Amino acid sequence: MSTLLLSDLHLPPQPSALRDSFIAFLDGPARSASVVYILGDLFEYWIGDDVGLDVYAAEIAGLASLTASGVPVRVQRGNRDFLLGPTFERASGARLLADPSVVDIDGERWLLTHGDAFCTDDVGYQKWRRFSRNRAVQAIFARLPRRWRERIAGGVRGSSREAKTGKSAQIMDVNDAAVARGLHKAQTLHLIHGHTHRPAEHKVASGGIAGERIVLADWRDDRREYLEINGGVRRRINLV
Ligand SMILES: [Mn+2]
Repeated sequence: MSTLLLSDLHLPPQPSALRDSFIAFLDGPARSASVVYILGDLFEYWIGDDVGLDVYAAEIAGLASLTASGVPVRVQRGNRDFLLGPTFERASGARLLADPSVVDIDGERWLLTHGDAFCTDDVGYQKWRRFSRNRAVQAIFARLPRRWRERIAGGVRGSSREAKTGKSAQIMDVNDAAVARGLHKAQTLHLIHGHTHRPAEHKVASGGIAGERIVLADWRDDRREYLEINGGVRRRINLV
């Protein structure tokens, strides 16, 4: 039995080949998995369960069918879909997974996270992250009409795009010391994350720790990838 991990699909609200691929994944390879982990940014944006369940009805139905067949699905919130909530859980049968979390995969303890919390060099982003994760801020946002929420989310995406053009690649990557701290705190040497859109396998050597860091691939037209771990053997599988 295999463990499947994926992240950063950024499924758009409009019809798209990416969305078709995800449905095909849920109906195909995921069916024989022992568990599926989605490490954030499954959706391009999620402005609340009320709207999300409507916009992404096909994906919710696909997840519900998979989980009803007995395959557990665990979903972490990314920086695009951090408003995923309990109504999403009920409708999809997927369970939200705290970020970060340590899980056992084939007898090894893996730290799973979206990854944005480790990008500590990006001070501006971390400020936004703290603000947007504030419960009071989220409660106010949730009460706004759909139109307003969509407009605000569009504005946030726009200013994020603008900010990124002025930031170096290094600032937007994970900070090695933050990774080392995270591994130390979790008491493990194995980390899987997404978010940076830089799929790779890194050795982690910081603060006296020798570990490994696997970065999952984001989805695009020519690359729709998931990571399979089976008997400790890792394979990246491209659905395209
Ligand atoms: Mn992200």
